[in-house]
Amino acid sequence: MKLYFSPGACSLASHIALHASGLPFSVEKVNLRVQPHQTESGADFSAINPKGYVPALQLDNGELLTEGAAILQYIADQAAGKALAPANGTLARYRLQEWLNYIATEVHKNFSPLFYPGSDEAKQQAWDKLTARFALLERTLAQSPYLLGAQFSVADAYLFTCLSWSRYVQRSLADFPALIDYQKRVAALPAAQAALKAEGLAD
Ligand SMILES: N[C@@H](CCC(=O)N[C@@H](CS)C(=O)NCC(=O)O)C(=O)O
Repeated sequence: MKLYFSPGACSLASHIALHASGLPFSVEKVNLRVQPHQTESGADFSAINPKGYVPALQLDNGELLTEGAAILQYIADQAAGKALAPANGTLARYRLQEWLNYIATEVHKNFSPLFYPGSDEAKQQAWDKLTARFALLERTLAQSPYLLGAQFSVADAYLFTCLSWSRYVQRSLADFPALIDYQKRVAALPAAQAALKAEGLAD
């Protein structure tokens, strides 16, 4: 498998999951700052992934899998012994999908206005929405170490990645102590350490 990623972007979640899976994989960096986006080896990324964004996972059979929530579950299912996702067909698996969808649509995408040019008002609106989402996450993570309870899952890799963006957009999570503790807890995991180091983000 080969992961196309950009340092610190949402692809970091897939990168963490790959390290946690113990499966063999390679990575290729994508420069999102140039148009069209270019891979480290000089390829036009849109020729590899017509969607033009990371993450994208090239499977061993040559197919390309896109969309973080799908990639994360694929990785988890390839490494069933690592318990990165509950078994397919169980209610717990739907809980995982519930979180993945919440993170993708309510957290990840509400960060977007904070990264791109726009009015202060639009940015504040996005942050207000995010903090409402964080309040629910704060209550959840004050009661259990990970989103699904005692066990780390790929949803945690995704949420951890999105929470890390608050630093890049100069916003504080100080009102959410359980989220700060959670960030530290996930950051300390060997898979997160390895992915952060590989992306040049280890503090
Ligand atoms: N729907 C996609 C969104 C992925 C996405 O937003 N990727 C961002 C980085 S976090 C990206 O590559 N942006 C560059 C672009 O859209 O040109 C998913 O859930 O994986």
